[in-house]
Amino acid sequence: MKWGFRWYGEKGDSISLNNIRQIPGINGIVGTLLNKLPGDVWEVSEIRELKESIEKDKLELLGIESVAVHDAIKAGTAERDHYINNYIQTIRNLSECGVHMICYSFKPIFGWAKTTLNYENEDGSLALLYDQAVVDNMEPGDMYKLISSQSKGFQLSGWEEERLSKFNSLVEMYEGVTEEVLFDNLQYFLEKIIPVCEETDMKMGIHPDDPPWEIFGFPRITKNLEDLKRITSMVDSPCNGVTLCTGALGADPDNDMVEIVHAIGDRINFVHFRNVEFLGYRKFKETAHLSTEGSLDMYAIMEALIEVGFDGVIRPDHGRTLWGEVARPGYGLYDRAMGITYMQGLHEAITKSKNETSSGK
Ligand SMILES: [Mn+2]
Repeated sequence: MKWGFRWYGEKGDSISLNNIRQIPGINGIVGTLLNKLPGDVWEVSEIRELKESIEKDKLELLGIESVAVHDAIKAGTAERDHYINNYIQTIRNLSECGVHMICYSFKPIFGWAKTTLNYENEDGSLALLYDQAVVDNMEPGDMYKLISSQSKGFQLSGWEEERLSKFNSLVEMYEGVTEEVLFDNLQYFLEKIIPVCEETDMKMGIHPDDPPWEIFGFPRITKNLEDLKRITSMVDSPCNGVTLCTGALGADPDNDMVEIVHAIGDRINFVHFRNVEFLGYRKFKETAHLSTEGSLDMYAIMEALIEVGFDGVIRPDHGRTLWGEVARPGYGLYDRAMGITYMQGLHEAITKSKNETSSGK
């Protein structure tokens, strides 16, 4: 496995590359160009600049999250081919710069959603929390206000001011887009891009819904194993893969993470490793990464990833905000640094115990 850390760039992150470099065992960064809007072409010069800034600190650019998919593609409007061509150009440009993994999502309007970005735990640490009961009493447009009022001034992916200002026209754009239509639009997109991905050695990983159920009546097609099987079989190629986000899928207790890893193991192109604690029906909070801190068995998930031979990029996903740090919600330094150390501990222990078992010791 390659051990990565998400980083939003010098202007968009509170954490320096040098701090990340000091984390033991780290290989590199999963990066982004924060100034890019969905549908923009990522130019070679801009990608090179990002890559060189990361390599200066002896880290590798392991992949991109996310190259956002324009709403015209997801809604299937007349302009989609134009934006698919832009997406294809971005794939070619990234590949030319030696980047071979892209995380993306295919969610109408709301990418991810939480109701509290700075929930204070008993020990004073801060975490993200989702409570469906809060959402049930809200209008979709209010969700933007709720999120941006808690963002601490950071520009949160998917919740850009720019998109908020167009909220009503976005809702109109998705009128009549049912789950089936959204699946069809994804298939149309994949059929165009995956041949280019094969040619350029680009591994795509679709990110699951967070939370993994319908909110505000908008269709959601990356909620569970059934959805992911359907997506990976739309175009049968290793390039058409999944980002296994354990905290997104795992927020639904009906999603058995170990079963999912075994079922689609050869199509997992990227892993977000994160724990959540179930607090009630459709209510959960993000926790530290350890199994003992949340509801998921992180040992079992790591073991399953090793068993299916996963050798791609894995990174600690959201952590708590600790020790007075000022950070983008979910993306502080300390909890994620401890998280990756824990992940590496699990990995070493499981790998060594399997080797001993197989050699008969
Ligand atoms: Mn994730």
